[in-house]
Amino acid sequence: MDHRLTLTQHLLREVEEHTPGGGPVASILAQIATACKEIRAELAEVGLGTLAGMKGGVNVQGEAVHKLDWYANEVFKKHFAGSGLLCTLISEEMEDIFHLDEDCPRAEHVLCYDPMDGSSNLDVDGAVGTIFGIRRKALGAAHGQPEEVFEPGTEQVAAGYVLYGPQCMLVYGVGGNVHGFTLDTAVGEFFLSHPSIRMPEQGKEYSANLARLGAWDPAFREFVRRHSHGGESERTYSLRYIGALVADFHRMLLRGGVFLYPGDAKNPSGKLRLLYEAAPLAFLAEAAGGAASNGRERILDLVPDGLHVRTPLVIGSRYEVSAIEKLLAGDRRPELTTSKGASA
Ligand code: AHM
Ligand code: MG
Repeated sequence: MDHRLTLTQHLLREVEEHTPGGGPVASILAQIATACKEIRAELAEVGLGTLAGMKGGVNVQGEAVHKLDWYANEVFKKHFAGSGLLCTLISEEMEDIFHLDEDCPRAEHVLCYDPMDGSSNLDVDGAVGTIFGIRRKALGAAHGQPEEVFEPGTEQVAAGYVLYGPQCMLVYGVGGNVHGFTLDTAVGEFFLSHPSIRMPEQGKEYSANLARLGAWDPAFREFVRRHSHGGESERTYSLRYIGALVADFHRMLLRGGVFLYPGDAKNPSGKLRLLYEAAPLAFLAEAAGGAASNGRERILDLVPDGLHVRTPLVIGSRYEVSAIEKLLAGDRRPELTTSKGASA
């Protein structure tokens, strides 16, 4: 019988090798996997149970809270409080930091996470996900204060996501490598299925909520116009938009292309949050050979000044991210076409 590598076996080898003193990080990742397996089990039965529908009320973002948003966040709290693995949790579903006082003397890491990304898909049995980024507490930050994470995303030591789709996949990145695992539900284990993922340098698909296009910066509109059928570029793209960042990003990671969520006049920073959406996925994109930008700056260089700050996001293959950055910088020249027919 073929030997299948479990996530736990992989973590022990990979994290130790690439992260000095990586033992706690491997344990945190393993604990995230356990929490996500619990969330997945609930998702699989949601229509039959009591967690379907809305919880009532809004979260710190002013967004309606599904029962599963709340539940998934509680699962994370339950798995980490008292574990001695983390000092602080920062979640889309919690206005303030959740400081684990009793764990802090031993733990030096902070977990930033979106427990149930794309939760509007819950009502229609669509894909949803969990996003996470792990950082060390900022040196010198006051104990238990948000300043613990007011550092650029380059300070993340690991990041990843779980995609609850037809299959449940966990993807994590550490030390410049990204690996994907698929849950064998019969065994209850994640097994390595996508080792050393590399994002293609160019893709054939883009992903964006085009209903907002009219309010975007004209440079973003220009990218779409040029690359639509009938536009002047030889490279035409297909549009794919699931409305769950994890699922849309996962496609970009495997097939290349670009996901865009620009700002507009009303919301100049767009919708997506830096600490627990953009920065973890930017960490993965770069580790896999892709790129992530707010259109002008690298996402991983942005320093948050609040727990729930938002950022425009352009993430995917290097070619497309760079093409959009050039348009935003005012370079509207037609593309150059290489001898292979691809644009340079
Ligand atoms: P959420 O974390 O509250 O679910 O919000 C984030 C989601 C992303 O998953 C997705 O990319 C985006 O919101 C979709 O927004 P829109 O409905 O404006 O297209
Ligand atoms: Mg989200």
